[in-house]
Amino acid sequence: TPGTLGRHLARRLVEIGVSDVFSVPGDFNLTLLDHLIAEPELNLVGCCNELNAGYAADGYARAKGVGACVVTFTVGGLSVLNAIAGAYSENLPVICIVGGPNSNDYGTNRVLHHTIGLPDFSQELRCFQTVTCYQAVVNNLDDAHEQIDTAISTALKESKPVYISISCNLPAIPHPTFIRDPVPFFISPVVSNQLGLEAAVEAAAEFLNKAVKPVIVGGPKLRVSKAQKAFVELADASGYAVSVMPSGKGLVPEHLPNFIGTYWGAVSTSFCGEIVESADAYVFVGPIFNDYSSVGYSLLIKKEKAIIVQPNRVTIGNGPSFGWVFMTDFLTALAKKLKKNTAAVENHRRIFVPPGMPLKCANDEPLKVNVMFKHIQEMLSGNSAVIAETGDSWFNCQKLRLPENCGYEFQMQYGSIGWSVGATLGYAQAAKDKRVIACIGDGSFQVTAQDISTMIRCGQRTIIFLINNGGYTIEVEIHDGPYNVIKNWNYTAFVNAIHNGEGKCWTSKVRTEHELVEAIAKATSEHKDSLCFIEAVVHKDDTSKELLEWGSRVASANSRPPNPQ
Ligand code: TPP
Repeated sequence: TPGTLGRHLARRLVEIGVSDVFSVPGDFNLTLLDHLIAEPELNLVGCCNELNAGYAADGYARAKGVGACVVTFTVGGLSVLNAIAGAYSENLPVICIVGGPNSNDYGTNRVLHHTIGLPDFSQELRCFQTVTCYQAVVNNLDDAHEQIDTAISTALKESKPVYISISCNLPAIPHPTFIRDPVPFFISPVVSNQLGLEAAVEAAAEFLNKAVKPVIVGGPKLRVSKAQKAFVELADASGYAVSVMPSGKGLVPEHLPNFIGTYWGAVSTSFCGEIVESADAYVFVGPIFNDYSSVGYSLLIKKEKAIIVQPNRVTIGNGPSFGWVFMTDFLTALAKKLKKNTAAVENHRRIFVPPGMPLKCANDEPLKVNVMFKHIQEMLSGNSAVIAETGDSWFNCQKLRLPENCGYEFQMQYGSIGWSVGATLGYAQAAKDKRVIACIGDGSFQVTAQDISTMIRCGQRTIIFLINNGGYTIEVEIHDGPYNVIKNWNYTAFVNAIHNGEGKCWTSKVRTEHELVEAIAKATSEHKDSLCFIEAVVHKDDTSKELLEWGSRVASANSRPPNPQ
């Protein structure tokens, strides 16, 4: 018996590792949702809005390798767009499915509801073209199978989001292209050009074996290359000092004996910037150098001293460059060719001064951010994952030393505030073995707060630290004005109202270290199975010192005057 499009899509999602789909219903996707619900291995998670559904699919993809969301035509599609753009920037395969118009309406000049009132069926598609790597408009059954499978495999191969629009009248109709039990999904692996690989490894080994104090720096594209293991092989075999770019945090294990911290130019962790910038050779693995990660273009890195390893290309100094050489193959092969050199690690050990005075607040002294993060540090284990929202949380969380297997996620390339609420929802749904600890600024929280509701509905036990400093502090440090002050909410009362007695949720508002310690103790004992929301009230000017430095450098980069004509 023939199968249906709806069942085929549901099975394909399961086969690629999706067991939760984040959705908002609408008349164009209802039949499709019926089919997704009918699939026993799929769980449909209804979200409060599409933006959060998209962010949740992003968070889910970070933990499980792929995520999916389902929204409705245009009103839903344009709402989820920002989240999909973010997933693109972070190389996350997110399958964005939109319930589209009845197939008979294509090619007519009818005006449909949920559109801007023009007989134009392509507006949503055109919006998605720049933020997805493939778009499938499925409005007939004959090529539906091919379109869906091509979209899904393109997402996985390119590690980018794709758009699939499905006409609302098609999901339930049996069609011979869909066999009842689809052939298992499989993508053949890609392999490096062997000669290119050998040449690249030889050139890199020659370059590095003559260096005096080489270092390795891990970047965000380690994820898309799935090269974390190979990176560790290189780190172990070489003995080089190992550091991580801010946007790569979480992808490089920080318990390695040769790990020296985050390399972020002038705002690196203690003694790490000095070691990296004074090295005579560095291997950057999967870096992205943007204005933020380069602290307003102020890194003291020289191309002629660098080997840049990108997902499918290796460039040595000012040249040569080797294409179709994949990161994992290169790192694994290079690890076998390097002479051990621990000079940079030893230098770091010699100059390193451990953090000074133990941090403590006096009895009734208002809670300080540094003290708060000291306590968050103590909560971390291999069973936790940190989600850091854009804002000063970037800098405060960056300094957390991650225990082995502790997850870490943030969105540094796109930096869309509000991301962390949806992403926390999605990540926690995918990583049930971990307790998620989310650090979210008040300004960001105000963007997407309502999906706390979905976390409670899903029975999640995340601990959210809401940092109430009364404003858009990161913006204050770049360029201040009255627009950076926000309306103060009673955040705990807000979350209690969402909780409304249904599900497990516990809140606490803390103003001192003592209250914080007590709240953390409760969140990790009697409320360990609840969603815990801790609102920490801190002074508006209590920021990380890194933000102050970074803010002024980014401000100067932003305010460069126009070049003379
Ligand atoms: N709108 C979006 C969608 N994303 C953005 N990054 C911005 C605006 C600009 N922006 C960057 S950070 C920020 C804003 C408005 C404020 C963040 O404030 P908060 O979450 O309170 O964190 P804090 O800096 O106070 O730690």
